[in-house]
Amino acid sequence: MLTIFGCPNTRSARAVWALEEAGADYEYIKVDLLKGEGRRPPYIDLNPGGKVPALRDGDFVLTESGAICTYIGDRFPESGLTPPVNTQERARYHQWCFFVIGELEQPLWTMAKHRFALPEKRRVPAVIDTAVWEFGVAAKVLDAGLGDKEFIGGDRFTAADIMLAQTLAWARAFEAPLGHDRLEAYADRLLSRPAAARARAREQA
Ligand SMILES: N[C@@H](CCC(=O)N[C@@H](CS)C(=O)NCC(=O)O)C(=O)O
Repeated sequence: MLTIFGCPNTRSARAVWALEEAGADYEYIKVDLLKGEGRRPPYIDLNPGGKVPALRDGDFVLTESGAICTYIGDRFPESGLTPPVNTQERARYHQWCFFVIGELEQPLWTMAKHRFALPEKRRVPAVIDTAVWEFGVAAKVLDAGLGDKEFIGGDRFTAADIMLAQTLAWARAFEAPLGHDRLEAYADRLLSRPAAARARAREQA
């Protein structure tokens, strides 16, 4: 049995969505970040980084949402969530997963840090405007990469779409404009998938 450690309205949404798409049997354990549960035992013993998500599969513990989604796709190959290894499709899949972590979500994280996540004396509200602009730059790259395709990899849904769409949902929650009709439609299309709705319900339960 797989166990996912998560908290509503965080990056664990990506992992839970992937599990739902894969039809996996899994246990969800809430780590209440607002109560500081991420930074103390037992969770800190499992994940020294203190962050969610973390996935446990037997004795194996994995962190990093992109790695977790990829692991789930590989563990449930019939889900089609990850392209076969050693293919250009797989390389392209990785490109967009890394783009999420390295480019698309960074300005959003900057906004979060300087609005509420950092201790008050560390916040520099003046950077938020620049972060909104930076998000727009990354969103433009994504829009060009998506083009008129249904999914980022073409006509096949993968976990890279989960990573991207959850980040676009995050942008919407922060009122950072996606800036492109195609991206709006892409986000709507993906976030309305039944597995995405089940994942939201599971985390909120
Ligand atoms: N790169 C990591 C980031 C994980 C992360 O920052 N998670 C946040 C919630 S979205 C967290 O757990 N923060 C708690 C903390 O920093 O104490 C991933 O993609 O999994």
